[in-house]
Amino acid sequence: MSDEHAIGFMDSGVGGLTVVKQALKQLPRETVYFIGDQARLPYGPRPGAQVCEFSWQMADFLMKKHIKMLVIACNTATAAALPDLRARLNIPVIGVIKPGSRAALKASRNNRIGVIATDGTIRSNAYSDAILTKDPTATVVPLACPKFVPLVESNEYHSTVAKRVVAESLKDLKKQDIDTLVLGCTHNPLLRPLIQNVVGPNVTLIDSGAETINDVSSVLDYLDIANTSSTKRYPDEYYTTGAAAQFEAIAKDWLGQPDFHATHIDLGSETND
Ligand code: I24
Ligand code: DGL
Repeated sequence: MSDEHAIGFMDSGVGGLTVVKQALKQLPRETVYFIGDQARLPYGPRPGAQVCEFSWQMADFLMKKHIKMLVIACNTATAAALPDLRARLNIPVIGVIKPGSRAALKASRNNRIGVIATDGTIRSNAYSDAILTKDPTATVVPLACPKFVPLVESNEYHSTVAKRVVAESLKDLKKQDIDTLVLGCTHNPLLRPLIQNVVGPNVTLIDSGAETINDVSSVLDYLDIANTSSTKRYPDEYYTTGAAAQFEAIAKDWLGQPDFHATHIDLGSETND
């Protein structure tokens, strides 16, 4: 069997494109429908109940487009909404937290695993729960890094300012003897070289987004719903609740697609069902 319908990806903004980039690389035959809630970013500082509400609006939007699978490409939204979405949607729903946790357990030798993420993700304990449920003997060292998202979004992620902020933010991690660090936020991969530099070469960095696409691939095969035809029946579609032109500029650069197109939509307004 072959299912040519799209895989839906949702995120609080543009950062979810770090996950989409992996999907385009590992699953080039699959159609991607992406929605980023740029107008209401960041999700990191928001209460979990509100992130859950926003996540439902994005999921409902994608469900109307007949996606075959939903990927929550945002750590904060996964922490707040995955159980609820999975319980109530009749398609497979995949988040970024369990794949990252599993990869961290696999990579670690001393079972001491750090997690860096937004306030909301850390507050939820979703990573600690996922890791310790699998291996109760592990030690998890969670650390909120609220400065990392604004750092990337202000285009400062190459600068000496970034170097200092990353070093300062990760200072307390260095005493913890972790040998594995989960990049538990969509924006962390942009800071990867700086993070690696601060924690040193003996700490393995785990990219939750990249690990997630392994799971997506497995589920497609397990359920026999991968697109096996040699062409995409449906072209990729990208939507943002923010400014389409700015989304396009970042996506063109990040995905290396000069013809990239995005469409503005409104979510959560009464007039726009
Ligand atoms: N990265 C992100 N968001 C931005 C940005 C960025 N500006 C520069 N870079 N802006 O997210 C968000 C705020 N804008 C959005 C559009 O509406 C107005 C407000 C991370 C994206 C990760 C794929 C840095 C940058 C870039 C190109 C590629 C990657 C990247 F300019 F991180
Ligand atoms: N996408 C979010 C995450 O992965 C980071 C940006 C935000 O706070 O909205 O947690």
